[in-house]
Amino acid sequence: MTKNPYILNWIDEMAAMTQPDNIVWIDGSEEQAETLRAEAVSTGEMIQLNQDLLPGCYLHRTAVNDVARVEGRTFICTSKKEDAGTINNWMAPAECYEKLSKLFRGSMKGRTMYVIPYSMGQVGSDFAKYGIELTDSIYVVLNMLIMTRVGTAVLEAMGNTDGFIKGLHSKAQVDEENRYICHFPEDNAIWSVNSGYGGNVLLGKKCFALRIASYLGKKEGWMAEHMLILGIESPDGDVRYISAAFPSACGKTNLAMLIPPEIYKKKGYKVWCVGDDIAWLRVGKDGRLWAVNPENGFFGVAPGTNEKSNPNALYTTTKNTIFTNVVHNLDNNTVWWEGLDNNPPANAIDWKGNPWDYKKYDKKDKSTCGAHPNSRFTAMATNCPCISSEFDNPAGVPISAIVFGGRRAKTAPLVYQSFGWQHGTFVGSIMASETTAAAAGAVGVVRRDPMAMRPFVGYDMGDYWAHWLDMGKKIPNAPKIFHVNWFRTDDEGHFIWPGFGDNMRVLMWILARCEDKVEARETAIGYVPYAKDINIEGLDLGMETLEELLSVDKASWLEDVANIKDFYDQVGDRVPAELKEELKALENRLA
Ligand code: OXD
Ligand code: MN
Repeated sequence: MTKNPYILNWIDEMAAMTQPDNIVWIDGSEEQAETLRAEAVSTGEMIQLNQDLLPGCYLHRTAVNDVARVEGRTFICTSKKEDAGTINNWMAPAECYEKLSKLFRGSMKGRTMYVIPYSMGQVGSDFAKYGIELTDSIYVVLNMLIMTRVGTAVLEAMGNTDGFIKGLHSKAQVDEENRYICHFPEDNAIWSVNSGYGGNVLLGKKCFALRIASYLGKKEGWMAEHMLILGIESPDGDVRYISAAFPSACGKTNLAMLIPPEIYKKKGYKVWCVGDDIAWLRVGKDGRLWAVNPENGFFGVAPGTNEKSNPNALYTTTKNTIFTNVVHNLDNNTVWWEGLDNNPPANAIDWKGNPWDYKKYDKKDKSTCGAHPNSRFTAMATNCPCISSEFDNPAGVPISAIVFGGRRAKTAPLVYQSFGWQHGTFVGSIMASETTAAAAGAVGVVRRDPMAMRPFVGYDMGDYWAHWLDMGKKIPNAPKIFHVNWFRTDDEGHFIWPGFGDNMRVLMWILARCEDKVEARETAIGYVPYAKDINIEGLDLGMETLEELLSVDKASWLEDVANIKDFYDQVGDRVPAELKEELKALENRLA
């Protein structure tokens, strides 16, 4: 399919190491994909679902030990340890190549190596970056065909250069003791072994579009961020774009596809989804910040997705979708997950492949779930009813507001605006959230997750913040930066804010601020809305409760300041002086 010597030599080298029985190039055609689906069904790797109810849909189960990203086994391999920083795991490149070569040696014996040429971003556009993933997993091929732009056009766009990201993946024995997800930013390479879980093996996503891309962005003057992108269209047809960063499994997909509440819908407002997970951002000729979603599909969390939380996502998954680790309903050969509806199937197989009795399901005991809490759907962006007409626009969309957010039961108010880009960068750097199921480890513990990028920055965190500050100086017409928290709870632990589509009420305040249409109250942490300026018409929520949601509790913020200082110490000596000054200034304002 190509004569590019860099590609051919590299594949020869990788094949000599992994020793596949044969090599198949993925051309992006539907015929080839169909052949691979049939093969995966014949080996049991995928189950074909009811083609009348769910045309083109399949179910896959990962190994029980392999259900989430593994941050402890994810490495950034720069020649100097300092360049990977203190938050990332580091291994010297030579040591890592040697260690992993042993795991890759002969790992594809008796298997096929698939060569997947793919593009992140529209092929041929200024934003696009190319990669090749070599893998021994058909599941990976079929997911990459949904999540990225794959095939011969990509090879043509690469031409005869070595400007592509070299990704090597083998599920090997799916041995968790020898699972490694390693990045070599100085070599444009990614090696992933002993996993079959999406976040570890769909190398275009977290590995390339965030870790390697953030490194390239720093070098080349752009940004790769863990952000959704959405557009809000006003009744006159004008669309304003917002990008937002939330930690994994905090509702990015739901916000990206939100359905406007009745009060806005009846006036003619619409919301369009450009992306749900990753944004690449560049300064445009007009001095604004422009964003593209480099992906081509959604790898969304299934549990909790339902008619109320995200009808658009639900619709998106009704055709040509790969479900991973959800419940298999044997009565009609469809799928189910916790939070889909109140009708769990009586005759069902759980995510581990065992018969599942919904009557034994106990909400508080995750081990009784039918679907894994991090079970997923992989679906084409173009399936989505609210996909933006700009989704494919090679120039991207201009961003009016950047929104950071976390899952905080107390401290952070419903929304506040930073004082400017530098303070906004500080607000991003102190983001925190209670942990969820998207990564392995304890659930419910508060952890700092700057810009929602803690597991995804391909270099030192302090340098990454410095890059944010630098970018601010290069954007004459920079977006305003905000922070939201949908997850404040009352004394009984219930969420106070209704969330979901009603989050648009907060986005409308954000856009009004961007257009200087509304005043705000200056507080120690930033500009907070006057309660009267958040539209709560039609909500079962009083002014007093809204005031409570917007309150800034100085004592808990002072506690947070102490925690932030510890975190900055942990990040180390590359924390920019400007951010330390911002922290000091916050402390002074609170005192
Ligand atoms: C994801 C994640 O899968 O952030 O998007 O873990
Ligand atoms: Mn994500």
